[in-house]
Amino acid sequence: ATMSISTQDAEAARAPVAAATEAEIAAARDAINAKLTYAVGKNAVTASDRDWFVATALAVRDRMVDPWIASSKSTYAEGRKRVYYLSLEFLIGRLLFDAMNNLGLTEAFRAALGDLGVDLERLKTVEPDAALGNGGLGRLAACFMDSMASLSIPAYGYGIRYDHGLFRQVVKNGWQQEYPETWLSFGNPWQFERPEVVYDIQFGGSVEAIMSPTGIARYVWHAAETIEAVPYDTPIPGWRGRHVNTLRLWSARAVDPLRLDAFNSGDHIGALVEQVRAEAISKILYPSDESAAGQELRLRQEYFFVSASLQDLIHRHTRTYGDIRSLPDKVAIQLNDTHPAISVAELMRILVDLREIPWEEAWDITVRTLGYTNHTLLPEALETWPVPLLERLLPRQMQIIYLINAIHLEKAKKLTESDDRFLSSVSLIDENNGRRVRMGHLAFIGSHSINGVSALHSDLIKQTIFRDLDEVYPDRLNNKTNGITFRRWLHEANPGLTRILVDTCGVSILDNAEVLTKLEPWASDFGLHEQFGAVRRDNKIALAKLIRDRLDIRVNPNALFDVQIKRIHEYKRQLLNILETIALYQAMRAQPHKEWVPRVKIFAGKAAASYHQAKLIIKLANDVAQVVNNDPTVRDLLKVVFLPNYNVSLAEMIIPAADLSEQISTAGMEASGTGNMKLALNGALTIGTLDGANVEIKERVGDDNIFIFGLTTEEVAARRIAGIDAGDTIAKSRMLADVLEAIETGIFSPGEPARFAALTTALRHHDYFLVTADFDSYYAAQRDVDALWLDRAAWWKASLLNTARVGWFSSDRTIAEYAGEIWNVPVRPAG
Ligand code: B1N
Repeated sequence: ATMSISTQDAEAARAPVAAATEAEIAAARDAINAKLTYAVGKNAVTASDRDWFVATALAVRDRMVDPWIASSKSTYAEGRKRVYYLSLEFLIGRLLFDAMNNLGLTEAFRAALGDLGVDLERLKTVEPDAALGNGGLGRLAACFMDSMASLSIPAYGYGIRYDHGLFRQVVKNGWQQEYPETWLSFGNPWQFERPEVVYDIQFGGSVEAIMSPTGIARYVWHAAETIEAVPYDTPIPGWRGRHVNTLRLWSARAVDPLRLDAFNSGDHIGALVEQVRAEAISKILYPSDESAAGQELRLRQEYFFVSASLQDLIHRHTRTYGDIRSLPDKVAIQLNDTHPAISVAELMRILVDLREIPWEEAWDITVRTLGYTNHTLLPEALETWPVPLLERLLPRQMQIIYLINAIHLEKAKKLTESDDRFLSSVSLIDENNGRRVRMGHLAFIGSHSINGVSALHSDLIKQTIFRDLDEVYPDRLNNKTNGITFRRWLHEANPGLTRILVDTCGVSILDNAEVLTKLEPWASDFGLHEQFGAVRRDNKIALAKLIRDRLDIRVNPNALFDVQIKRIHEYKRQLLNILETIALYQAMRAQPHKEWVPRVKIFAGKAAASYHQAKLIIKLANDVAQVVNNDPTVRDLLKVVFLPNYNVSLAEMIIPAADLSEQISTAGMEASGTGNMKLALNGALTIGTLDGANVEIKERVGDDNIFIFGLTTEEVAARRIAGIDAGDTIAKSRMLADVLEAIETGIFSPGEPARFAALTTALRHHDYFLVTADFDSYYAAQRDVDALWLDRAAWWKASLLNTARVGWFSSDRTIAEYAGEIWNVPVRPAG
């Protein structure tokens, strides 16, 4: 009897949160039919799923246009300050459910499509992911767009409309292969092209000093090359559709589509060379995550979107207010990492050269307008550009950088401690590696606020990369701990859990994430455990089906789903997870009849194409999977799965099905992490190091509800200074030694024992990421996980408390902090 009652509860939990009226359904049906006929040009008989998707998206888009125009009108009418979020990456994913959910249309459209014989869940999978980003940094920008609209902040996202987003990952024989991604090949129903808004973007040439009787009056840049920037706008509706913002992405165009003279003289290819060169700028996203791309095309991309965005926002400002001097009162520009850092020099150029504002005043305007967010300490990610390249591509901006630096160094010299070491450390020019411009320094000096993305990370940038600059410009550094949009990562991705939370805590959780704490008193409630368990089980069955369809691997939904999903990087230590998997496998083989906790180890993530160690880690995960999954001894105990082509949509499938969240980076190296927040919100327990936002997650969920292991940031630093003796560590751990030996003797690479030598040699001799040092403590923490899993009531209590206590990690909270402490704009909370 108990079973059937809880099953009924679970059924109820799967019902939608808000139903639709007949009139709403009829209106949606008519709108979809009209779009199918008059925009797509098909009828119900000939329409493919893609046609239905386009018709549905266009019908949904129509509902945004009036509030979009109204938002813009009231921003003008009330003279409100606008926020401009400049980011080279927006990792958006699919937009249909986002739009329907925020506009309250999901159930009406589901029912309308049902009447038309179309399944909304099937349509969902037809929409390609907009993958205009690499990982956390780009996804953060997308979450921020949702939260800025939901808090009714007048905001624009500015970026590049890449023809090709992040590469498609195919895994062949365990190796990653990259293929071009083609999200636009069937059109994009969300975008509005604005061909009437075009800006010229210039490169190269020379700078002329115009003389007056008293000296140099001004400088004129005679550029050698001009290309055009054309915007495409995507409306971004906030929660409950009250405010709609714009994501404006720039596409590059040649001024002339071809050279007729060349074409007419028979050179058909040469006639197109300039067009190809111009349009290369918005052709493709650089697929590097946390490493500086370093190529000229990347600098051209950065300047291209910065120049277009600044021209656009200054045009809007001066058209509205007349006076450029009021810019800081009406405009806040946030630089998402250093990628748009050339903004500092470009804004100065516009103010000084084009608007003829005196230098000092122009500098004051610039600094008061700009804010800069730093996202990483990794030295390979800190952008620097060779001086000769900047001189050639952006000669006037380079002059301005020199002048900014001269004034800045004068200021620094007035400080007592400013010896040569200090001055060369704060200089915009790095003289040590051939002369290079430090873009992080430029962004710092040109901004009134510099923030890190978690409490730990913000402390660390203050102690390390920005220590000396902080002395020259105190009170600029601050922290804004990252957040995630609960609309996508809870309400849309996990409707079953959302239903339970609404029933338990009330509908206000949809408006205010921190109301989730109302769940706390229910943490030990058996009935709620059953409901949570039923929804998790459904989600795991759906993921198991996906794993079977894509990989032909059968996994048991009753097993513990242990997931590590993120870019593949040595500092994120997927290798540590794989070593533990091997250790567990060997232990299970040694004692197959012990009471083991059945596990499914799930990995997903892309490696940068040129990152050989990361690609070898993918190969190892796949080779371990081959052996483990085909070993009958551990058949019901352990499975290893590497899901290819990790993206936002796949994350939405995996996260609601996760029991355990792997956040195991070397302490001090993950700036924040945001996957950690998504998984905890959906009730996965975290196994993690004291790194990034894990520290704050631990503080909020409580020590009993998280598995912390490993060296601390300070201990990592001390080990590195002392010199890492991995050999000694390995000698002291029997298990670790056995694992390495298994890899090196070819257990997972039969016939090719040296296949993973680059990985094992690094571990034995350098181990910069301290995988060996943390191995034993990680293995022990995993056994604590097993013990808690066997105590079902204790596990579900901890799971509930994770969901209940992570409301603070909503990006609504993060954005409210940016608004209050950096941008000085009011917020109107949703609800
Ligand atoms: O930014 C995320 C953080 O949660 C992650 O911890 C952090 O690793 C990530 C150069 C980056 N930092 N730096 C980058 C991306 C692309 C690129 O070309 C650097 N990504 C992060 C959000 O704060």
